[in-house]
Amino acid sequence: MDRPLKIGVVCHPTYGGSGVVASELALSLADIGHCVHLFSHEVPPRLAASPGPVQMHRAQGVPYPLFHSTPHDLAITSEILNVHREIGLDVVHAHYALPHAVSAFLARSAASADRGHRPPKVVTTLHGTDITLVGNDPSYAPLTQFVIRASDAVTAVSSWLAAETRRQFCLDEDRPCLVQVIPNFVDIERFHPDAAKRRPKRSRPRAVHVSNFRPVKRVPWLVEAFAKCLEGRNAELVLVGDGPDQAAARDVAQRLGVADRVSFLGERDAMPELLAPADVFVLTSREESFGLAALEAMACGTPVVATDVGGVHEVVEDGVTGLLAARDDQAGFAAKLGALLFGAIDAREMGRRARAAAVDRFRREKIVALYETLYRNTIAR
Ligand code: GMT
Repeated sequence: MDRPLKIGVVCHPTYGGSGVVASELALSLADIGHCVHLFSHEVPPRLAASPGPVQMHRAQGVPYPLFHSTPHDLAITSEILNVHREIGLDVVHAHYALPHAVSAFLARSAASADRGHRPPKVVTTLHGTDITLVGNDPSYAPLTQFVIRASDAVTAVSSWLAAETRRQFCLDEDRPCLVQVIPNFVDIERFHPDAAKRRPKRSRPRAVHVSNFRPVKRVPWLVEAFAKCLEGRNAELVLVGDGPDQAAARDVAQRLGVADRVSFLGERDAMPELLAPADVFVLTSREESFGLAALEAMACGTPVVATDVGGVHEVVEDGVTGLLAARDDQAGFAAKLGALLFGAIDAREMGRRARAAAVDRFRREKIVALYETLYRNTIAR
């Protein structure tokens, strides 16, 4: 048997997808016997909700009047270094290029000057907006490009994102940099159609959406599409999560007279219990590298209606496990949503196929093994 690895995972502590993937990966790696340390400035919600044996390092740094805001990323770098000096980390796996790949890179550089353990390898996983909205902004782009190149291994959560990374950062031109695709994954036992069992019977079909309500998710646009799909029929839209566009989405619901059919649940941890009873999961992003919440819904047997952007089609197969509409085709999106909500298309059958696809292509064990192999190959180099 291969020796257990000492793995550091660095992530944002939010409800956003990268923090979920990092936490679930850390827990899965610890479950199979690796020694896993997770670094963030708060405990990520998915980690907090689990009893798994991951060692959490909440590195916040000290506020100081000279700092505009407390530089958590520097505190995280120092903490990685402390742990490395104590136990000798094999790998530091940074989720989201900025600032985490920079923290991992700095920790590796500092460790190179030590006499003790061999410096840890840096593995960076790109999630989406770290390349498309944040990382490519001129204020960060040179550093994003540098840390991608300086990482010992780089992964992207979809083929679309890998291609976009190579294109935006010219990785093929002057120096080849391999971006390996390792898709996101789902725990198919926890995210299961049976999570719906104890729900009371409902009188109207339900669509559910989960996100951080950032403008890229277009939640107000979703409420408009939902109102359009009704055409005098009754259904409900359940919105889970919170963020900048919540107030705008409420305003749209009021303005279009559907406020009594749209509920705002705020941030929740009980995802399988919310996803499984829904008839349809909806995602209206302007840009989306993967769509983790859509995959979690599929695992619960809930089909997806989504905009065909970024890597979404790598997760949702149009006409098979869900329906895809062109990015700005709100009428088309509404028609597809209506077809699934009101029975023109058999949502239960599509949901069964969605579950089968999640089990076959995205189950946790299968994808975690890809990360494990990547770590071992990188360490051996
Ligand atoms: O923007 C978000 O939805 C959050 C963001 C994150 O990093 O927390 O999500 C990105 O990473 C997720 C996990 O890999 C992907 O499933 C999302 O598609 C991706 N979001 C976008 O590309 C907009």
